[in-house]
Amino acid sequence: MICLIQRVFRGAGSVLYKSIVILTGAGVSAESGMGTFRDKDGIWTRYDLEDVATPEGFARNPGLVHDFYNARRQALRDAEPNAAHHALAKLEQVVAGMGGELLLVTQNIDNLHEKAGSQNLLHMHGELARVKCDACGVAGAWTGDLFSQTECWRCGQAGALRPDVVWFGEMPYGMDGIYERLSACGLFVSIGTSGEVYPAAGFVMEAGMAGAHTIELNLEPSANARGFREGRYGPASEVVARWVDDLVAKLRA
Ligand code: BV8
Repeated sequence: MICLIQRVFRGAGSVLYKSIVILTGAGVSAESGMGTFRDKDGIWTRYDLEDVATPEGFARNPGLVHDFYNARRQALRDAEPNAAHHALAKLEQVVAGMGGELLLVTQNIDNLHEKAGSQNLLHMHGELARVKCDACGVAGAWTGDLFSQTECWRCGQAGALRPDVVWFGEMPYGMDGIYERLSACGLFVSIGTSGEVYPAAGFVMEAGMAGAHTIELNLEPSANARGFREGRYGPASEVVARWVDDLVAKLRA
């Protein structure tokens, strides 16, 4: 979603946004080949999320979880950002050029927003290309495969390294900052998410209560589509690019 903080200030012909927050889900990376979770051929039709995206699943069968994330980390190497990622990076530039600030919060663990040039970025569900050690707490970049016997580079313990992603039942990253920004929202836009996973799916309500105008950009109406005042539907590479062009034209009017 995009939160345009407060109202729009009309200066001499220019428009200044105090600040914008964007949230994206797996749908924004679908056309880059990263796969979504709950579509008809989605990731959760091939894996049980209890087995591969919970701490309990990792404790039960770490090898299965490592295979699951190793395959996705390998797929990431060949994935390229699509027009939606590039449009959102462009919007960040335009808003910054007007003295505004844009924070991009993503549920995705891929690095396609970074590859497209987005800079002010928060991975609330963690990152595929990072691992952390359950023994000593160190975390860092990791682009290769990970195995149960891989030793931690700091404490040397084998079997303690895990993907630095937020599993079900774990606290997402950056929540305080996100709620703070939502509470001052002017405009809220949700992009490429089914609205099935909380707390992200509850953000539209937070923003609406703050008086924000709310828009959904998605392939089809999501589970919480009724919570939005406006919706534009179709592939993100078209719908997001067109919506950003319309918004930038308004900003520059
Ligand atoms: C937590 C790991 C405590 C990394 C993931 C109420 C309040 C709080 C929590 C809960 C609650 N009710 C239930 C819960 C618990 C749980 C939850 O939500 N369960 C669900 C199943 C009911 N939530 C948690 O456990 C979270 N932690 O709650 O901590 C807390 C409490 C309060 C406040 C703070 C903390 C942790 C959730 C994170 C779990 N980890 N992933 C990984 O392996 O990736 S979730 C997983 O789902 C991914 O992160 C993914 O990003 C996320 C959301 O899915 P989507 O991105 O929406 O993807 P999906 O496939 O579902 O939808 C794709 C959409 O794109 C579709 O709408 C489709 O139409 C559209 N689309 C497809 N193609 C295109 C397109 N759109 C445009 N263009 C296209 N081409």
